Amino acid sequence: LLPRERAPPDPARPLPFCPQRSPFLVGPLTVTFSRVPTLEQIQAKNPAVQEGGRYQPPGCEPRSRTAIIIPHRNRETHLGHLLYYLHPFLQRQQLQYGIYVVHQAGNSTFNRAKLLNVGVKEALKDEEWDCLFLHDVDLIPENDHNLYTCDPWNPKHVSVAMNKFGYSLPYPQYFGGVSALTPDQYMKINGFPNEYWGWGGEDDDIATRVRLAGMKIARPPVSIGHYKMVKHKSDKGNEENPHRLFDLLIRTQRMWTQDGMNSLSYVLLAKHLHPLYTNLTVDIGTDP
Ligand code: UD2
Ligand code: MN
Repeated sequence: LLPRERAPPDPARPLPFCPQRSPFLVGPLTVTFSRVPTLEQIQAKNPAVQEGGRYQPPGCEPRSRTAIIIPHRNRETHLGHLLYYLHPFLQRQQLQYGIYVVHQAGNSTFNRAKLLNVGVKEALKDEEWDCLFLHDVDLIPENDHNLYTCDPWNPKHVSVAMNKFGYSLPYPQYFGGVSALTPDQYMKINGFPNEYWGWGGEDDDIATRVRLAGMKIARPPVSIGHYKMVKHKSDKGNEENPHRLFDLLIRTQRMWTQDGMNSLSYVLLAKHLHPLYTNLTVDIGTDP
């Protein structure tokens, strides 16, 4: 058997579970953005990652199969930074994982939450994921004790301490950045809203969905949920959503059961298994 090659599954002798605490964790990490790594460099550093950005720990049964879903348009350098740090981070956690980049086609207004719904729908066609990580492209985790696994009971808001907000939570119901839900929890809140075009509001809508569906927000300790955001200006095509405060967020209670996974429509234009991630290019329509 070559190193890194997995033995064929033998039902008589299943692999032991990976340990509760991975021996490869190192804790706090130094994250810098001075150089943008090329995809070739990242590939060379991660030889065990398989086509489509998939990985399984050698020799043990992972405690979670986690899909990372990233909404994306025109942020290639941020994606380079994220992949550079995230691949080794997830491997040290001994997870089975896959990375999905959901790319919004065209120039119409950006829609983060709808792209995440698409990512979930498509990812679940590939694999029975235990945990869905909904992940901004520009947020890099700074401590590998921040496990990319789900809370079995409640949706988890993960990016609780970001440099952008002085490493503390900006407000108690804040749900932006990185969050993690089991597929069950995701369906229980009817997914994310499809109707938030442009910047802002969708994260607060999601926090309200969690409450209306009878769940609470779980969080890692502030000392562990540290993230560094790549500095950026606001994007063309993702202008502040003027409807968010007085039209949309006041209607969440009425709309959440009608707008979400059960009303999602889109056209998948391309699915490509890149060596470091699965790229989904999708037409999600335009701002009405
Ligand atoms: C905050 C939240 C974010 C979301 C947003 C409001 C943080 C750290 N994050 O992000 O989760 O709630 O406010 O919508 O507070 N993107 C692209 N291309 C674009 C525009 C956006 O790829 O042209 C993606 C990308 O993954 C980005 C994410 O959408 O990280 C959020 O957009 P942002 O980074 O411009 O907004 P920001 O930092 O205020
Ligand atoms: Mn950002």
